[in-house]
Amino acid sequence: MSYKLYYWPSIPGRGEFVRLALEDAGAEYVDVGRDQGATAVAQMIHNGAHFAPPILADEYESVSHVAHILAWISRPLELAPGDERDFRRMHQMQLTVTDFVGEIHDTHHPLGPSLYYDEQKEAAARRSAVFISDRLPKFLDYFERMLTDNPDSDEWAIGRRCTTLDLSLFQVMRGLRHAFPNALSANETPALNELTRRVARRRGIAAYLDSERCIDFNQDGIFRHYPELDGPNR
Ligand SMILES: N[C@@H](CCC(=O)N[C@@H](CS)C(=O)NCC(=O)O)C(=O)O
Repeated sequence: MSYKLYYWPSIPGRGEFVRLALEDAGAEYVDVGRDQGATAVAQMIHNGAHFAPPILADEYESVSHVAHILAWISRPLELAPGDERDFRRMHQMQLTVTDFVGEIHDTHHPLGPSLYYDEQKEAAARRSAVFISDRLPKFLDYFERMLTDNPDSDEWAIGRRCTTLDLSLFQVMRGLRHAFPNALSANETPALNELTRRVARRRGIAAYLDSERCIDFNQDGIFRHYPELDGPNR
């Protein structure tokens, strides 16, 4: 089974959450945006039932929205809990990751994606201050609690094995370390830090991070580093 991933070629962005699952599992996939350029991605949106990328397709169907894609592929990639209730809880937490990612994006684009950052810098500063004081700790505490409260494992968020949710939490922590290094370090997140190290050591992930397929965070993606938006260096 080979997948086709449609995502903007120049940023890790939301596509990275899907890529990490495919890479961890060693799944066969074509990264259409990187292979054929952004026009092929735009065409897929134009032709199909999709509002925005990432979109993942197999020979039968195509699916958009990160959380929806991961719910689709987590079982075939063996990155899902066996228990049905655990599966629903995993998906629920993945949807919270979606909300978190949206709020992280809005720190630099609080007035929307149509305006450049330079056109909304003041609003971004206000939004980021509230993000750092209220929202970041609230999301981090929630995920930290989910990790420490898992009765089935000391290592993973849900059930006994690594799931697509763990890979997504890894990506969020990497992204926050890049975008908000000072604000992040002001929070106590031992379980999330340990999870991040554990995921980075997984064979498929370590090989991917080392490869040319993995591109760095940059100032066009979701996780952007603007020093003026980060908290003070302690
Ligand atoms: N809820 C969607 C959001 C998708 C999304 O916002 N995609 C961005 C790229 S990361 C995009 O190109 N959006 C175009 C638009 O909103 O007009 C998901 O989780 O996948």
